Amino acid sequence: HNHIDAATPAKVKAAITANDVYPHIPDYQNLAAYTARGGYVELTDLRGGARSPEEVQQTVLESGLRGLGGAGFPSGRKWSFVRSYEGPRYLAVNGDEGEPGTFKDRYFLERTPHLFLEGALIAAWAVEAERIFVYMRDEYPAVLEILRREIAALEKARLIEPGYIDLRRGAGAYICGEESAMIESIEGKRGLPRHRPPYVAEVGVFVRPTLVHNVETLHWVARIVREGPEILSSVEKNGRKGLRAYSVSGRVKEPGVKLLPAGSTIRDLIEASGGMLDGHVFKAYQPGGPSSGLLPAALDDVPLDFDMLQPHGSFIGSAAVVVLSDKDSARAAALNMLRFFEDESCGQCTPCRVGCEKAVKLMEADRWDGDLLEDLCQAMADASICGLGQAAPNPIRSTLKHFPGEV
Ligand code: L3W
Ligand code: SF4
Repeated sequence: HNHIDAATPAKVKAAITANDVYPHIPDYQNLAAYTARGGYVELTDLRGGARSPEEVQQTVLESGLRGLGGAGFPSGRKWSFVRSYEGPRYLAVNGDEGEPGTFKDRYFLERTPHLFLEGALIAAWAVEAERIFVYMRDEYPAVLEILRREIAALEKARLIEPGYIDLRRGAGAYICGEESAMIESIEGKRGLPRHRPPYVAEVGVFVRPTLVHNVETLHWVARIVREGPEILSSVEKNGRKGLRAYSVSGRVKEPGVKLLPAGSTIRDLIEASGGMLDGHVFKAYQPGGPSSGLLPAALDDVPLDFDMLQPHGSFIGSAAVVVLSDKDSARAAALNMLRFFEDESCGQCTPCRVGCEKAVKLMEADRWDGDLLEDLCQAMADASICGLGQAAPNPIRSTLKHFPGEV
């Protein structure tokens, strides 16, 4: 919003109006098209008592669905946590999608928003949530407009009470994708992560037990409930089960969201993305957002799934895969990542606030001081309050380990 700060009130109004009213709206499946294909039958049946929340939870557990915001926590298990605390309860949906390289939530929302909305309503039914907060990235004006229209359509169709789904706009802070910072922001406060425990399942939005799910997780909840847990559990590759929506970008011919088996390797992803750009040789990749660091092309046979990258000091996170080539510098990419964390640190705790700043200074030097950087990384990983500061060292450590010749 920097451009707005310097503008006159009239320009501000014009800019806001232009952003809010005239985003390009892609073709998507609206309520009429969704219900024509059997949409909301499951929700209506569940509300009518066709199955108990425990039965639906069991189905979700059987599918193997794990949280797709990045942490991979078994989705079904969250429901019983939240239900074990006395109501009123809430559902808060994380649609902030701020992880650099991640665009899968947008992909689903701009095509099939009602799969997400029905999934959210099923999860809300399962934990008897009094209200759903949808925290949406403001840089997705088309998604916001689609959700405004379709939530209004759901109200008109009496599938929800007016106001039951409360659509909130984020303001561009990466840290507000951290679940407790998002909750602070929903409450109208600055998005500062909270200490845990207590977990948000017990103390969430306005101190109430809160179920937090990522957008894509809820998309799959709707599909699993309708089509059965096998849509995920029957897909097998390299000993892994399930599907993963990889956001692939970088030096490939056809970047985009690739829905592939969760056991896919980087070679499979490059192939599914039309191969490397002409004149580029595969050199390295970011497997799951900058927090996952950089891996070398030599590690090209690892299934890109939860838990599989741990031995390499990395993780798949939200599956934001960026492919680098021989024309790219790992050192420059890592510095770029740390500059991003320095900008986006909320500043609440010293190891992260000062650590990111110091790391950037050390990484700007001609030669990296490996010992000093490792000391700093250890302090940040050990003593930061939230995942941002804890994982910010990963690009430094992975570059020192896999690309020592560059630093
Ligand atoms: C009750 C317990 N609940 C854990 C809940 C917790 C949360 C979920 C996962 O994400 C990841 C990072 C990157 N009782 C519980 C409990 N929970 N123990 O389970 O919790 P946690 O702490 O493992 O992770 P997290 O802080 O939710 C951190 C990834 O996020 N990441 C991705 C960013 C993605 C975007 C995007 O664009 N979509 O920004 C960034 O680093 O993989 O592992 O609900 O409450 N005992
Ligand atoms: Fe804020 Fe960084 Fe501390 Fe997280 S680790 S609370 S982003 S200062």
